[in-house]
Amino acid sequence: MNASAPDEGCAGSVRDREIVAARVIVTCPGRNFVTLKIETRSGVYGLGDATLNGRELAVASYLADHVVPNLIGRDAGRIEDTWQFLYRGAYWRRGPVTMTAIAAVDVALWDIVAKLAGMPLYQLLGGRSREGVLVYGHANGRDIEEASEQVGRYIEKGFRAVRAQCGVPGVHKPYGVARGKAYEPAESELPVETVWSTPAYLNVVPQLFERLRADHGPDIELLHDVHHRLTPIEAARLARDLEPYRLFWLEDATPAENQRAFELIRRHSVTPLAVGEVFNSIWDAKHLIEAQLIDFIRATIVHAGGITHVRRLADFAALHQVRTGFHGATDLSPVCMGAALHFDTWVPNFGIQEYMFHTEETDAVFPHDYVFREGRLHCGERPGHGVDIDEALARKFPYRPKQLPVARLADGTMWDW
Ligand code: KDG
Ligand code: MG
Repeated sequence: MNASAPDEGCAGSVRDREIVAARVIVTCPGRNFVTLKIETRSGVYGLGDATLNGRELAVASYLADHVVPNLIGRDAGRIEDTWQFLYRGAYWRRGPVTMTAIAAVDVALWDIVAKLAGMPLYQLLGGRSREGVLVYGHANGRDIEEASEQVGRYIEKGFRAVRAQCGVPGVHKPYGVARGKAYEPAESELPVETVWSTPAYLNVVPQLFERLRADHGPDIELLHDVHHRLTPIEAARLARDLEPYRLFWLEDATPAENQRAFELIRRHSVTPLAVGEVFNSIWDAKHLIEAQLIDFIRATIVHAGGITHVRRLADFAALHQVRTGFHGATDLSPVCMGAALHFDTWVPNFGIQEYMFHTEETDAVFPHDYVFREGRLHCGERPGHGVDIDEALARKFPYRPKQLPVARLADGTMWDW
């Protein structure tokens, strides 16, 4: 299908929308980001995030070598057909690299069409469903005391929801605890080896939340990320032990490849469960949602095939009263955040959005119009998703290889990170 097809009822003419160029931009303003820029004959361009933490160049190559040649000459207005072409037409389906690459194309096309229509992207999705997007920030500390102080600081900044993580006695580099200014797990060229102890962790986490409720009262929403470290029965025990502290959610309590595992957690606890930041397809979540084993789905736009696919996932989740809670760590670029906020502004079954601040350098490379106010993020009204890239500045921050850590038990056994 190309731009010589008959004109269609979409923003701009088919000629305006013809894709004339597409480029992959890799930059490291503090951490690596991969961005796809698609340009149309009209001069209007769109941006899509293609960042897959620790595996950035795999997606860059998938796009540059295998996807971009297929885009030239296509009508940018055919968003669905392009999605189907890249997924259904490609034979090799799913997987994080493929779905991140497809997401980058998809988001860039939504951006182009919204810009040509002169509308903020949320309007194309069906319009505004809420005034602002509830977000949660990340508080962490080397111990319970420090974590509680951090939660207090987030509340002072206006946050209404805070994720809390703390050090675990005897555990070297526990997940989620910062050593510098902010928590950035991909810190070295080869993976850092961390050591994990489930008994020590299961002991400390209920104490952390007991303290947080005592210090900060009943109104603040509290969240916690287990980061796949527990077996199903351990996860059930933690979810039950945390019930008195009324968490907004307990995240990734056990690895989700075995979706039946969540039945065990459900049998023992009413703590709400969130899963799916590593999911890349509706199929990863199908049983979890259908069987009502989770409360929030975290699969997000950049890793799950873009707006076109995540919209399908969100609609399916809505049928089962499962709400969205998109992944939004700093390894998802401002381009993903912009697109996610437009989606969050529209999606009827919105739950919450994760929000970690990017560095000043990242914000400078990716100028954007979303703003944080009183515990919520607000997308802008500019046409498109509202995030741009300063390519000259991006070039000043060349790619630096970084990988995520790995975890082992004290006896050396490889564990889930
Ligand atoms: O790339 C990995 C990070 O995004 C991940 O470790 C962060 O679990 C995470 C979260 O909930 O933000
Ligand atoms: Mg997580």
